[in-house]
Amino acid sequence: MAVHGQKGQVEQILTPADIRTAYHEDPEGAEQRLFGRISCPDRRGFLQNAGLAALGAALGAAMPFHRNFPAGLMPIAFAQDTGAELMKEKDGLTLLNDRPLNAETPPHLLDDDVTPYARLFIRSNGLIPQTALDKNAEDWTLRIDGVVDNELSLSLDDLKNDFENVTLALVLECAGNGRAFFEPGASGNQWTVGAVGCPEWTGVRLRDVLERAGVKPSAVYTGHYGNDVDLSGDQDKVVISRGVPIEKAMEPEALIVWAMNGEDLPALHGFPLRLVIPGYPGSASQKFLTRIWVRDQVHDGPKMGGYSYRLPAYPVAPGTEVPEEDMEILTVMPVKSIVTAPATGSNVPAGQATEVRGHAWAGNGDVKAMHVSLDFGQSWQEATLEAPRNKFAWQRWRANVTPPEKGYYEVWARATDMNDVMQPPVTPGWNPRGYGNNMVHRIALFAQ
Ligand SMILES: Nc1nc2c(c(=O)[nH]1)N[C@H]1C(S)=C(S)[C@@H](COP(=O)(O)O)O[C@H]1N2
Ligand SMILES: [Mo]
Repeated sequence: MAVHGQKGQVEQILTPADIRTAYHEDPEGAEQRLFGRISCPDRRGFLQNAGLAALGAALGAAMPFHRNFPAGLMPIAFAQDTGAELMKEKDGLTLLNDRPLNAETPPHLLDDDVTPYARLFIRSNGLIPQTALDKNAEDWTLRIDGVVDNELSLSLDDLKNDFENVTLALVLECAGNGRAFFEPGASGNQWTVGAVGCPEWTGVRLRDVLERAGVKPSAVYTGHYGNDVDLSGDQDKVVISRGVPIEKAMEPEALIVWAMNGEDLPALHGFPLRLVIPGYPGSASQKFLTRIWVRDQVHDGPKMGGYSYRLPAYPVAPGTEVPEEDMEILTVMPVKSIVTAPATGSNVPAGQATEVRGHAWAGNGDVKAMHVSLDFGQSWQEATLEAPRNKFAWQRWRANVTPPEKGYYEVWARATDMNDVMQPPVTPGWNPRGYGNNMVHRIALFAQ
């Protein structure tokens, strides 16, 4: 856009991104354009009509106190875009942090078999990239390089046209889901139970793309890159770059996707392209995907090392300082379930059956059994458990519980994976960053 517009001239409606760029490249020109004045403290307050109109259009509102607005300041509404605007497209999510943008879903809003966009948690480590905010995928390319026979550079059309398209419902769960319950606490977003969802994703198998590139026998790991921007604004800093063992990347459910629930990927969830690698920490599912680097060693991108997404190699007492070299990469996510109905705190009839239901999933494949308890774990009754729509989709479970008399009850829900490993009733293996908490989900019921 032209930033040297004539004083007061309104050429077009400016987006916040235009304004940020304009202030960055030519603050005086930008200010003159917006306010009809130059950055000079003694000449403040002269907002001319056309300048006011341009500013109002860009802000989406008039600025009644414009005369007091100091010269040389950029309206904070135009400061680095975190994507927070897009929260209005979400339904009932709990905001944990607005910079970077992180929000989780209350469990009673996760009842759908396929999680709608409005109810999918958001986990950002950096800023939502401008290409995503603008929904601009024109020149998007995905590069496949590293230990491959042929480096590839694929456009979205190449991906869509040259490989078999697949649609799968796949669980995406943040490794830190449940962190809030660790004691002592761990730093990071205090996710409770709602950093999980199971949308339907459309794309191509990562395996098919890697095979087209020809993975060399020396390949052991992938390394994933996206174009999101660090919170500092430093364009060259990689926000997060994780990877998975090559065997995991080759699983048929590991996808490169451009659509969620039949629509282009939303900006918040990785437009125009992302990975979905189910069964592994959500962090493996790189958003805004630009590059997959096939490595002949374990990937060492930002957030692969140190304490990030790592667990102590041996059980430790809560609060233990674990040496860095004793930390191991968290790979397969543990078996887990949630109660999605009724909502916690609901009133239910005493002496009558009430249906409780939810979903169960496990990082190593199908969930084998689901149980609920109404007496604080003393006895457990088996719930019905549906088969997943496809591997790594969550599984619907239902049970009828009958509170014998009026009073306070809790439903505890416990899934068992294919190796007979169950969710624990209390927080499992404490770890410094609070990953992998798969303790049973409890809801309160008041029988009347
Ligand atoms: N480029 C990029 N990819 C990313 C992230 C990120 O910050 N940047 N966050 C990761 C983490 S930690 C999680 S849990 C999932 C969250 O995906 P969602 O925001 O679509 O729910 O995306 C992963 N992919
Ligand atoms: Mo995450």
